[in-house]
Amino acid sequence: MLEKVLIANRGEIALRILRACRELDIKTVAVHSDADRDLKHVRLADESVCIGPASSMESYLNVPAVISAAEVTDAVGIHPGYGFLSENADFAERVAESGFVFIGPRPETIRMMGDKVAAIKAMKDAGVPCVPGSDGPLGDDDETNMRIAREIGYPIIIKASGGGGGRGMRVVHSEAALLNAISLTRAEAGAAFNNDVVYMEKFLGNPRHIEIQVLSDEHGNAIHLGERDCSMQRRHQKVIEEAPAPGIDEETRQRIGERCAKACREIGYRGAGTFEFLYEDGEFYFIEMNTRVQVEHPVTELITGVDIVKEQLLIASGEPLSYTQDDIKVQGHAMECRINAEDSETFMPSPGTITAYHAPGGPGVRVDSHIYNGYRVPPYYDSMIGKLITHGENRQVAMARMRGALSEIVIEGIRTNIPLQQELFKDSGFQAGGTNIHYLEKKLEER
Ligand code: MV4
Repeated sequence: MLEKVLIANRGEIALRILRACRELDIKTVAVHSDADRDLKHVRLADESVCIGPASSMESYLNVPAVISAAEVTDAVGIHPGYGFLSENADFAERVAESGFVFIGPRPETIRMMGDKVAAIKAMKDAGVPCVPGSDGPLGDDDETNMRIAREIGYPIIIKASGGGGGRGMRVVHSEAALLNAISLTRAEAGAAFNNDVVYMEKFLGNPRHIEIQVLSDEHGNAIHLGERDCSMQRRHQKVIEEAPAPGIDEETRQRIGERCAKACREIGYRGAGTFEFLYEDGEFYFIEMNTRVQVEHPVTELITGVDIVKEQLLIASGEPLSYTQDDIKVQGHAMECRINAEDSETFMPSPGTITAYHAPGGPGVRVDSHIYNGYRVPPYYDSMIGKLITHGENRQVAMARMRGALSEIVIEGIRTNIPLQQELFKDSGFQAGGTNIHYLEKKLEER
């Protein structure tokens, strides 16, 4: 087992990783910026190292600073969490070259999944259903590109291979607009990602965003932990996630999940991962793979009983998975509300000191947060300050528990999106289940 792990992150996920390490008797090293000396996990870690000023460019994204901290503390492994360096293949490579264990996939896997054209090709070859599209990069022959678009059928979407997560995309509704859209997307991609490769897909108008969680070890074992529905989002920021996805039956879950697990075995995937799909008219279409632990991993943990972060640490230690596919049973339903330090109406960030904090509790309520009374939310980082997660025997119970938790929680001194979450849990469309990726933005336009 890894003896000591450096946590290369901050906030709630750093605390989540620390707790998993504690259960496995792994010593912990917290690294933090000047602005993050008072983070809860810094106090709880066995050791802590300041790695730079508040700016994430000079601290959490500073590769030499993170590696030096691992050297001076004799850490064995480095857990990157999500965001920051978590999907940076060069970082994963530097970690390994410096003699540490990167808690995540091999650098080549991260690099392949960061290249969306390569990721889609690998998944298509492994039998994962993908969006009808150009099956590779677009060349610069106008006639060929027009023919590809005509064959797919309008509307189509042009995407940057180096993009992802909503960056570098353009929808095209007619042939008249095609060539200009390709040029523009290519130019923007070259400037933003230093990679002007673009590809084409059929544009799906009203899909849901459903993703499959996988775990894969170095002994050729790979399992899936079912799906999450992350359709409730605004500007590519998820607001509520749930598992299982409303309306997905057990047979469908096993069919798509097994495709993902098989793909993991075929590419020799290592660690936790997420296959992102668009889901429309009963069909799944792969769009991207995430090679990190995700913000919304707790909903999967609550319905399966699997500790995903512990499994990441075990896999990185060279251990086999603790479960076979037959061990995994979806039990009940879980919901997650992201709690952000932001105004519920304007979405403006609201950093500052938390002057009062009361956490909710009771059966089926989990709080993943690093906040405490007197904690000062710094203005430099993402505004998410925690997650409220509920579990129940069915969706109704999980939702009722979330309504209770949202009414119990008190956070004073800063503005939060809790009023928005309360409003969403009263929304009849959301209560019915199965809303698509445009639902929240449309609702916000109407209010
Ligand atoms: C799409 C799409 C429709 N058709 N691809 C946006 C984020 C990136 N991961 C992929 N995205 C989309 N790709 C095709 N072929 C619509 C989106 C999309 C979206 C996807 C998931 C969650 C929220 C979204 C919001 C707007 C657009």
